Amino acid sequence: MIISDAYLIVTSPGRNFVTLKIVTESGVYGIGDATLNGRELAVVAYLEEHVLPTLIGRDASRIEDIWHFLYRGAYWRRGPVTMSAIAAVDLALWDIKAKAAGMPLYQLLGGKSRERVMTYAHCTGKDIDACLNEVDKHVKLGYRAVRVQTGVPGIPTTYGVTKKAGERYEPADSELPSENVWSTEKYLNHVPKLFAAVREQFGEDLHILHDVHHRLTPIEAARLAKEVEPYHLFWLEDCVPAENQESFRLIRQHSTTPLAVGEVFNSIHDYRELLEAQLIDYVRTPLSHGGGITHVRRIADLASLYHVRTGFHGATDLSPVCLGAAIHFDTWVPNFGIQEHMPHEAIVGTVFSYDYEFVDGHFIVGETPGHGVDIDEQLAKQYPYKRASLPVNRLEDGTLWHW
Ligand code: KDG
Ligand code: MG
Repeated sequence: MIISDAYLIVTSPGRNFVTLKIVTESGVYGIGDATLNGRELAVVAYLEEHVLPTLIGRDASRIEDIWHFLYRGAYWRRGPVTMSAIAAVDLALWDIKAKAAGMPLYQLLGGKSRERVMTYAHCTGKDIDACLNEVDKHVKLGYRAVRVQTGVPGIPTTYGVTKKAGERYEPADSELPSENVWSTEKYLNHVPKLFAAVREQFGEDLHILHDVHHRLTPIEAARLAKEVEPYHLFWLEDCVPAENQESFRLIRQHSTTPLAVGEVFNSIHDYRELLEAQLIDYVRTPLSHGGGITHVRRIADLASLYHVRTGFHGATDLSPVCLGAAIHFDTWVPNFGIQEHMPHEAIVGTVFSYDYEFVDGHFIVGETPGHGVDIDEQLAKQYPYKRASLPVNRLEDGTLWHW
């Protein structure tokens, strides 16, 4: 299984995706996701200039050795660009190994721990009523878990909220960063009403999730987590920026609301203090940003010591390759919690093919050898890369804030 070729496919069917294809002399190939939203070409350059030439001639079956060659061997460790690049290689190599074994990936990981993978849907609205309509639609589609976000009265636009039902909320079509306005005071006064309304209309069984996008200070997050306890959230996500892991102690001291963290983490070291001090409940690093299966399974194992479960990031900037591999991982990992599911636009499903199914709010893993996702390279060429930026957030006085 000697690697004979490795190249990138950069395509933009509605939004940018970077896909790595590794080919072996025997003809078996693997596919990995190298997409880093808004910084796509940094990973392309990292891979093309520094990684792919070193793969040619290596034995594709030596996944662990190649991982350490890329991680330790680079000297410069961690960081989103490095770990996304390593992840792409790792996912492609696991795909090759599973194909060569004639097994779906979950079998190589250790087999099924469950029959299906619970997902959560995004329900957003400009106000509470619009959001409740979206929840209603998603409950009727079979979802057991919904992430609810609304506009905030007095703030013109908020990231994470669509203006109209069915619209994309992320400005993947905005070449330069757009600007939103943020007011923590207005948000904190508004958001508990949203959870109250969802509980009142849909009862206790529906799982409610909410993403704060790092916008609060620790004491503000503690106030929110404490105040929303009666609504029994499944999780409160990214309530503070997590660079200062100690800040979670303050939130924890005040509340039993479960906390999810990690979509911007890329290493087990980012989690160590949070896990050891039992300050969080869900880890969110997706396979494609956290060094692939080889590294993220170590994060999941460490998390399991502290009863912490997985809840992988699965917004539309994670390509079907990442999602497909995640569904295998979710099917296997003993401490699975939930999988984010934000469906890609239909056009994405013409460029990528996949064998997982979506039934009643759950994913069912496919049985094709490998991770089950492939890319139509010819069609991909019809959608050239377009620069797209994530937005920024400013306080009402103009201060640049977290989004
Ligand atoms: O690339 C950034 C988005 O994927 C992110 O902002 C979406 O926070 C997000 C989520 O929880 O899906
Ligand atoms: Mg998030």
